[in-house]
Amino acid sequence: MPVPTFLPLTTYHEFSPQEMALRAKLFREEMLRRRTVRQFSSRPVSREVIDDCLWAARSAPSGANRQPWHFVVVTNAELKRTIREAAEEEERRFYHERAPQEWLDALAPLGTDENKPYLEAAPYLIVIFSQPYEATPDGHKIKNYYASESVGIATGMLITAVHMAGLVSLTHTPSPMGFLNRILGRPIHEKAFLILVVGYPAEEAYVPEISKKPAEETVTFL
Ligand code: IYR
Repeated sequence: MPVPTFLPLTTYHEFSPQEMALRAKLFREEMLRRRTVRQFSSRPVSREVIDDCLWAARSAPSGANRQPWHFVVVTNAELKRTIREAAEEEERRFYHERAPQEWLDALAPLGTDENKPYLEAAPYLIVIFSQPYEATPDGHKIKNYYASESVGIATGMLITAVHMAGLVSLTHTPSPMGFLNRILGRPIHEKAFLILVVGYPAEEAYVPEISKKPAEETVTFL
């Protein structure tokens, strides 16, 4: 069993109470400006920015520090078209056959349908895979812990990093997503978690008029 080694915590930085309050307030305002966007510009975005956002995502905490994720960054136009076609095929079935009326009713305020032009228009599709298991070099399977929680946290940090960089994103979850393993050549023990569509918003971008639940409903202090 490996023996733990420890280092002093040198990266922590304490702020004065006033500065802490201000930083929390500013960050709150910043995050309240974030909107999920469905109309993307094809304007290019530097690869360096995406790399830095991925650094932020990869810094996420994870179960037993296993980092059970893999990010496939798709920029190739042909691959994007292939992903769009496969996603739209699944979505057609979802919207017209599989989705129960109750689910369609829940989605109605978002105005979504089976057409996903953003999968071709946006400069980046970041396809996030979770690894409930990992393959060792000698071909054994080892279990990861809290894979979905870990990947969810990393994805949240990626969405935040993209927003803080001044770009927009869309969390897209065509269902089922098995086609992504095939198209992107990922092993079967990886599970597509979601596609994060990233870029500049289209000039005519619009967003649904929706709001967040009040704190009284979603937060309890005891
Ligand atoms: N995957 C479909 C449907 C969809 C489902 C949920 I839950 C959403 O919040 C939004 C859409 C689609 O992308 O259209």
